[in-house]
Amino acid sequence: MATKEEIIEKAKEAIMEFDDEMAEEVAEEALDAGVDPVDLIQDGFTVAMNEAGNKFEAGELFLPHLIAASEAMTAGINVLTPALEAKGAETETKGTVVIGTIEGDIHSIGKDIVATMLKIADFKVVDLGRDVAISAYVEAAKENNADVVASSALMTTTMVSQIQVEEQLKESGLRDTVKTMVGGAPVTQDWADKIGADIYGENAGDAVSKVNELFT
Ligand code: B12
Repeated sequence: MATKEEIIEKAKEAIMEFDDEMAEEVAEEALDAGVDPVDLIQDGFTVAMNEAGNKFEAGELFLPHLIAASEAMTAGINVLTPALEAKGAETETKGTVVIGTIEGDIHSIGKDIVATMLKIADFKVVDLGRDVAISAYVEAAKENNADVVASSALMTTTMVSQIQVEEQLKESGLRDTVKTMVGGAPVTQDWADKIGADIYGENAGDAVSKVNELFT
């Protein structure tokens, strides 16, 4: 049986070669070999996806490559998701998180990982998807009596809309009863402080531990 290191390497290769089948295969191998799916996602798929992003920026890869790489990553994650969700099943929920990728932004992979990890950690997650209108966060927070409203932004041009989430929650009178959380590659703790968001999550693990802190 392949070692964990070999499996992680294969996961990177699957993304860099845009190979959906290889991504599914390596996800199955990881499950069989008892490799933590979270490690496979973070140390394998995500590392390669960031590498693809760097090559895109350097002009070595083009948009169709990024699409193909993200499809391979999604294929792999789809195999892992049932195993991940089984970990968090059948327990009481600790609280409700409304999450979505901000208006104008269609990057969803990182947001999906955060949503899955929150579910595993026993939170009820209301996933609004991507390119989410600011008013939709507010509506969903109201309807679901949310504890946390979380927005993902992957572009410097869309992260500015996270300010609107703060403002519209204030206008609707909800800001005092919900916590806000922001994340995504260009988002930083400084940005969170600047716009008045309560929590900055660097990655899915960080997001879960910080949300957990609110409920203990
Ligand atoms: C994959 C990808 C795509 C895919 C997205 C597929 C999908 N379904 O998501 C496709 C090909 C569609 C795409 C399209 C575009 N992309 Co793109 N894309 C990427 C890429 C390579 C990787 C993103 C990714 O999935 N990473 C893997 C995940 C796991 O990491 P992550 O998203 O960062 O998420 C982690 C953390 O950030 C955090 N997190 C994420 N969300 C949240 C939310 C909360 C609440 C918290 C707490 C934490 C958190 O936790 C996650 C897990 O650990 C990035 C490069 C990069 N370095 O980010 C460019 C990148 C984001 N894209 C970029 C661009 C420019 C575009 C396009 C405009 C290209 C074009 N010319 O059309 C379009 C955008 C269209 C739009 N309106 O949104 C630029 C953005 C530059 C900028 N302005 O800031 C980047 C940085 C590439 C680059 N270096 O130039 N893209």
